[in-house]
Amino acid sequence: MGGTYRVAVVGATGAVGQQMVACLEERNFPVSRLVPLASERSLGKTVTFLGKEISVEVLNEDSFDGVEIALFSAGGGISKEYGPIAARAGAVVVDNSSAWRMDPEVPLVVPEVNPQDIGLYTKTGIIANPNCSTIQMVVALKPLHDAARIKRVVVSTYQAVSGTGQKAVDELAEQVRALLSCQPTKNKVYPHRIAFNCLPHIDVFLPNGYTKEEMKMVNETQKIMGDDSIQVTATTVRVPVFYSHSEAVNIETERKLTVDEARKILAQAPGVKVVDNPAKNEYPMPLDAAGQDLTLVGRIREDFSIPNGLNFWVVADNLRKGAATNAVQIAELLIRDYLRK
Ligand code: 25A
Ligand code: L14
Repeated sequence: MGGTYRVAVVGATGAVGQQMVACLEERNFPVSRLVPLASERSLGKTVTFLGKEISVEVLNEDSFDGVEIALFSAGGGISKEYGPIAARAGAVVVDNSSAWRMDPEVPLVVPEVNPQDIGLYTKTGIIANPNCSTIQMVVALKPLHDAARIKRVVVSTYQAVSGTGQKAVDELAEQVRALLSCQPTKNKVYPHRIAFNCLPHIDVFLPNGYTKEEMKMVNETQKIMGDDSIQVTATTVRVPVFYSHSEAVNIETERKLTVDEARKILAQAPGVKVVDNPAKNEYPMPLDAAGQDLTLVGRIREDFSIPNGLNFWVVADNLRKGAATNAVQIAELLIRDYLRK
């Protein structure tokens, strides 16, 4: 029997934070005490963990006394400020924001891809959880890269509103309700209506014409795969889906991979489920990916426009594998290999 750990969840009342608490419970993470933290807006709220109601505490400098593992998902600003405070108090931080991901002293980890990088956490006390769209893509890319070396990736995403947080989930639901009852719609979270629409705009626009979300997919993929020679170009699009991101991925490999070979490799890859039977109308869909932890891959087919090209379609639950599950998996490796009691 191993020991148990004091775990804090920062942003515990948010879309990702609630999933983090659920994942700790579902995966039987050895928690001795759970400390749910959020802003004053959540004062009076509780989270339910193992059948017990636990009061949410307001995040402050003393929140991390005695905490051994702190899972953060309250936005980049909070992570920048409180991540180092938590680390100084002796906690290992697993951070879901973009604040620390590209810091060369901070490991950026997807357990199926680069578990060996976790050890770097001793430099800062922080481990970064990648962007949701990047996580599900690299889970599928890694085994193909190991087999045939990926030279170039072209990806377009179809991202759910829950990535933006609970308020975006509420906004899509309210707009749909309003439209179906012939009422005017309001948009506060996104610059345009999202109901029955698509926005080629996720996170902020950068001077180079790409969005920050698109550049995260480029830079984070190279860092996680440990290979800056992989060329990546992305178009990220918000679609009126509540949960699970979808991605159309095109890869060019150094060695030729047949469709059959790729399907076999993916079928054996950790964290992947191949759903690819067009004859029966079976392919990955957000409705099927939501609420479970595997990355679904299908529509695997040859790109006939180049000698060594493949197309496929990747779908995963953005709040689970794209955020909470990946963070808890990192914490599991941490206690198994580095914080063993
Ligand atoms: O883009 P970023 O910066 O990287 O942000 C990423 C995600 O962080 C959250 C938000 O997710 C977003 O998708 N976030 C960032 N800035 C925020 C802000 N100013 C923010 N959330 C609220 N206000 P989310 O909406 O799913 O919430 C994530 C969790 O983070 C907690 N949190 C936010 N600021 C915090 C904080 N915790 C500690 N200190 C802070 N300063 C947040 O708790 C949630 O747990 P909360 O108490 O702020 O929100 C609980 C409920 O209140 C609703 N709500 C949100 N914003 C407002 C609001 N109510 C009133 N007024 C608001 N302005 C939420 O719906 C939530 O259910
Ligand atoms: O983690 O969907 O960098 O609006 C920030 C934007 C997560 C998704 C991150 C969105 C992303 C989020």
